[in-house]
Amino acid sequence: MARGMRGAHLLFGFFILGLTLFRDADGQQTFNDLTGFSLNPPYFNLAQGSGISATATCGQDEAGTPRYDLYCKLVGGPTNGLLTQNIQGQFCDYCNSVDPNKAHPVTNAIDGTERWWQSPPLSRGTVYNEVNVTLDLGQLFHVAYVLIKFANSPRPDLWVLERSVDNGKTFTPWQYFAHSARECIERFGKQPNARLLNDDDQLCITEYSRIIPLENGEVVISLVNGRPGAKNFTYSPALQDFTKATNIRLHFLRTNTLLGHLISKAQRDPTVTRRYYYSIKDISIGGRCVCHGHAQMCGGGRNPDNPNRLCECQHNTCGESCDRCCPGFNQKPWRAATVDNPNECQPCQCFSHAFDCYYDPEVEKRGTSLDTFGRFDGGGVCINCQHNTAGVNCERCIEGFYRPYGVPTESPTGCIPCSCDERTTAGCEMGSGWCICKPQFAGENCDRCADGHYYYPDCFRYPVYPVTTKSPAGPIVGKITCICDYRGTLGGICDALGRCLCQQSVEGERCDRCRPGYHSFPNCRGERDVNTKSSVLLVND
Ligand SMILES: [Ca+2]
Repeated sequence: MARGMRGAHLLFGFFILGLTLFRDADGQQTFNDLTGFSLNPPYFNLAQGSGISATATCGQDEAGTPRYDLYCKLVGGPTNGLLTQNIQGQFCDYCNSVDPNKAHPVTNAIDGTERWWQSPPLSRGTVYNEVNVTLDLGQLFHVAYVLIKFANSPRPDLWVLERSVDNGKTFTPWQYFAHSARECIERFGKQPNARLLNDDDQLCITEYSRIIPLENGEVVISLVNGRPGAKNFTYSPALQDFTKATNIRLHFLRTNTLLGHLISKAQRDPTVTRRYYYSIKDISIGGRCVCHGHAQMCGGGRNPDNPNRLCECQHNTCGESCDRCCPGFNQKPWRAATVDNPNECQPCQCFSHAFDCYYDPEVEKRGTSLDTFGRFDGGGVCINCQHNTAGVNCERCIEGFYRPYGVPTESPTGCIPCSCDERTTAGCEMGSGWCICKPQFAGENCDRCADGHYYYPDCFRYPVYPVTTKSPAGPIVGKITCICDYRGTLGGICDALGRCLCQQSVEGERCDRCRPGYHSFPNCRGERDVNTKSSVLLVND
């Protein structure tokens, strides 16, 4: 009982420490003030409600089939213990996964009771030196500390605390534990018990691999405390990254032994090796949701049945980790909140014609996106403008529609159809509704061809051919317009060299006069030939 109280006390101490760790340097009075504009949910024990698994467990085989595993404790047998549990002065017992009193499933490690998880004793095989216990947190969290209380065995001799940020696909070391300084260097390439210089330094610790205490030992791992960014978590992306985890793995490599692992002969003596195994009574993980400073609460308070403890996002942010702007709030790019700035997501100005928008840095550079304050600030582009509207802000009418003067931009019925001839016009002017001629037409009523075009109402464009001309300075590549009288030309008007292609009875550089013997251009009738419009193609050279 006293031990349990001590554990609770330690956890409470860490909780307070955790709060302090995430405070900012300018120490104020309430938790929110301490983090400035950056909101952060409180800590809780992430181990509760996590998934947990072990690669091997005492009392069951690899397939999960129940079996008897005899084990003995390293501490001496009790003088008043049951005779069956006392073998040659050792306190012994067996595991069996079907017997509720002898089962030691890994879920015992996070059940909040005195029951414990136990690995197979090495008498079942020395391969059980290497055992993994993995916690699946279900989503990304910032982890401030890990507290492990061991049960009826010493703490492990050699192991690695590992984390995953990709839901268990890959794991990287978080902290190393070895019995000796030499092993830190030789096994892990780490200086033992080194000073923390960087937020993401991986320590190798020797103090937790001592054999004493023989049972009920504890390991406390702080992933924030003592690191350079600890007092300024919001400003330390390296520490923010270093504390992230979706899964935590205890990768045990070697059990602690009384005589030391150098005596290999003893490793094969079952009366010795049945005393070597791992056991965990309780794992606590202090952490909180990763909400990028955009949430004060981690969901689950509202819905305790929800296994996913989602951020209750503020600042117009959305997503599991408040890691993006909500639909319709992409006027500015998403950013994490800082002490100085909440970096709220800004609404787009779509004049009530669209529900969503996206951020385009090019649009921001051009300064063509209007915000809700009427400034060209940000790069929001409205998606799927309704009510016959278009444009970055759904601010104009689509082609063929116009908004009469005095009608507000927000009006859902503001854009009405133009009354213009669709053959010669491209919509009409906003406000006035005046018809706008297509490029090839001109005139108030778009009833003649524009300059550079001919043959109303088709109004073809005079073709343009690339040519190369010689000049004293050298060849110049340029373009010329072939200017021909379309009434006297054929087909493509010009050839590739820019020469006009005249009808049979027409001549001249521009095909603008009748050949000798013909008259009345452009009809060019001959004396005998009354009306010749031959299709014979002649190139006048
Ligand atoms: Ca327990």
